[in-house]
Amino acid sequence: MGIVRLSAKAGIDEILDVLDQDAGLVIENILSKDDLSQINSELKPYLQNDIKGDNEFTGFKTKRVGALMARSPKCRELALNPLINAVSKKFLEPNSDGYQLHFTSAISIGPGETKQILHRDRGVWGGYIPRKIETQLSTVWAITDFTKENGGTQVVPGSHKWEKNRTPLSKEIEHVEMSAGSVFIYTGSVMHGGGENNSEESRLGVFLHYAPNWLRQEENQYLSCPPSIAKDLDPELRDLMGYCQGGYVLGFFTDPFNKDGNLESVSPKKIFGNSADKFSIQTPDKLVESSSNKN
Ligand SMILES: O=C(O)CCC(=O)C(=O)O
Ligand SMILES: [Fe+2]
Repeated sequence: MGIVRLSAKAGIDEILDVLDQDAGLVIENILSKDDLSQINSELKPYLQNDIKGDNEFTGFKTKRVGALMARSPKCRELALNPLINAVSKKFLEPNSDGYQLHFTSAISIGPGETKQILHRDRGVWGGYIPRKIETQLSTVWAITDFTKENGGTQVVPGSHKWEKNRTPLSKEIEHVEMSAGSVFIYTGSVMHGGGENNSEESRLGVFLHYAPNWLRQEENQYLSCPPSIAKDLDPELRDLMGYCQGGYVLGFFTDPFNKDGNLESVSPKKIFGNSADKFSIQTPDKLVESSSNKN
């Protein structure tokens, strides 16, 4: 069956059509050699640590490095990639008024790693969200080549529409093969897992996932990239990370140290200046109307 591969010139609707059918596809050759070497050097100090996983799911020979928005300027650019953001917005908007960055991780699968169990990432919310709601648009940026031999992600195209207990036959499992600089896009509902690495080198991918703005993020962005670092980032990226509201009062805060009343029940945007949040309380009847018109 294979994995659909499109060029970086692909249109958003074309990408969404493939996501609807397969829930996974590769967009080829987006990043340049310079982009890749910048990412490699920004991640090197963290990936050289001995941080292998301590359970079968995260892998005993796999390194995971997070806080990529705080640590890597080039990963910030990837998070804001216009094509990916346009796809995320359109994919997630049927079930939300906006979307946010949900997870950042550089995953390096080392030689000798065994294959990860197939799973659906939407499981992070405990299975409480009805299947008809898509919870996630995910990207894996290939920093090294991805091959079947070196641990290219396993994926079961079309399994987002399967009955939940159906087990794939081995012929239904594909491996993401792509050259460094390409990106694999998949959804929170498709079965997938890290691949087995039978090569001598590590396979490195940068995982950036997006979710509706009303869900709890898998990686806590406010702790992984606290305001002291976020203050120097692009305001668009801060909004994407959740330093803004996700609804008319969703995610407001109060600065506990502030005594002048300026930071009392306000949008997180106010920490960085006075720009208005896209969500605010309007008239009471509009507020009630907007809260009950979705279902
Ligand atoms: O490393 C990979 O290819 C996939 C990892 C994954 O799916 C996960 O840890 O949830
Ligand atoms: Fe996963």
